[in-house]
This record gives sequence, C-alpha cells and structure tokens, in this order.
Amino acid sequence: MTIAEVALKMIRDGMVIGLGTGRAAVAFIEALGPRVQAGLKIRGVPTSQSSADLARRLNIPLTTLEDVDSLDIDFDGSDEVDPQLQLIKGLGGALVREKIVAAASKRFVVLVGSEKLVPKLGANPHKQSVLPVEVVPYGLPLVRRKLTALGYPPSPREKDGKLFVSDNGNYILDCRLQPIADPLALEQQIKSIPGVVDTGLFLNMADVVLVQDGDKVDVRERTK
Ligand code: A5P
Repeated sequence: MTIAEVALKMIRDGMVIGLGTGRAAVAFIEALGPRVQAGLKIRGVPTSQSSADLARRLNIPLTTLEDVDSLDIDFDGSDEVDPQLQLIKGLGGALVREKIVAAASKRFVVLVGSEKLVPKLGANPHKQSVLPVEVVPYGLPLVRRKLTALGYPPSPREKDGKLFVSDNGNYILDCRLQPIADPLALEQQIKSIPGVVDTGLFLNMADVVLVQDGDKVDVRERTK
C-alpha cells in the first residue's frame, strides 16, 4: 500500500480537491489522473503552476478559489511533521498557495515518508532544518536583517544562479533552524516583520498525516 493509494480512498464523486506541490503530491496527482479518466468526477485546486501543469496533462479538471466556497479535502506533502502534527513546508517554494488552499479546505491530509517525522520542529535528525519565509522583493534586505537579529540567519533561495522567484513573484529566505521551543510564537514574530508574506510553519492545520513506512501506511489524526 502507498500513501497515494490510501489518499485516493478518501475521495468521492463531486469533491473539490486541493492538489499540493512536491514529490509526494506529484505521486498523488499521478495516481489521481487514471481514476479521473475512469470516470471519477472531481475538480482540483492546484497549489502551484507546476501542479496545475501536471493536472492539465492528466486531464484533471481544475477550478479556483473564486469559483468554490471551500474545498472538501486537500492533499499535500511536508518537510517536517512533529508529534502534534505541526508542520514545516515550503522547500518546494509553494508555501503561500499551499497554506491558502489548506486553509480553504475542510480536511487537510499530509503525505510523507517516515523520514519527515521529527521529535520537534527544527530538530530534523537527518539534515539541517530550514524554515522557508516568502518575502516581497522590496522588503528582502529588511526582512533578512530582522531574521538574523531574531537568531535565524537566512539565505536567499537561488535557482540556476539567480534568486528563486515564487509563483507569486516573491523571494524566499531559507532560515537555518534550531529546535523550535514555541512554534506559534515564532510564527507571530516572523509574520509581524513588514515584507513577510508567510512562513512555512503550518500550525494546527493538518487533520490527518499519512506516513509511508516501508510498504505500510501509518494514519495519524490530529486530536482537536
Ligand atoms: C512545496 O512547497 C512543499 O511544501 C512540499 O509540500 C514539501 O516540500 C514536501 O515536498 P516533497 O514531497 O517533495 O518532499
């Protein structure tokens, strides 16, 4: 069993579905395509240009937040998941649209491998933890200085030797993290810096996390 297969079982005819970004989301969208071709009636709301392009190639009908009041369910990956199902996302650069689509969804389902589980956000045992922060280009110098002063020295994300530009036309600062004592306080601190659009902290948002552990899938639900 795979996390994409378990995710597909949560879908019913008529649903509006959030299509996440990144490898786990791509695997899910690729599994969804044949089901739509076989007659499943859903509409997708993509969280990035790349997920929209993939969905279009697979003939998955798309809609927008202007045309629907809410989504039934959203499927997306994550970079870190703590025991309370708090998340860090955004290494794929789509964090702002991902957070908007997740917030518009009645159920947010996260698809990860077991290597994404961390004892605490910012305490990744496998690699340096990073918190992506999306920033309006004009504000980049200020936000960079403020994040450094807060103790989170950031590096502007680059792609092909140039600053990475998000689908929203913004830059991303990747902050080196230590284990985060109070994620909600950190989120508020960073979001109060003028020029910050959003952070990769997805707090109290995940309803279910599907964890791929070898050929098994572990289902974790948030207790509210
Ligand atoms: C995209 O911006 C991210 O939030 C991804 O959802 C996250 O980085 C997980 O991606 P992978 O499934 O590729 O690891």
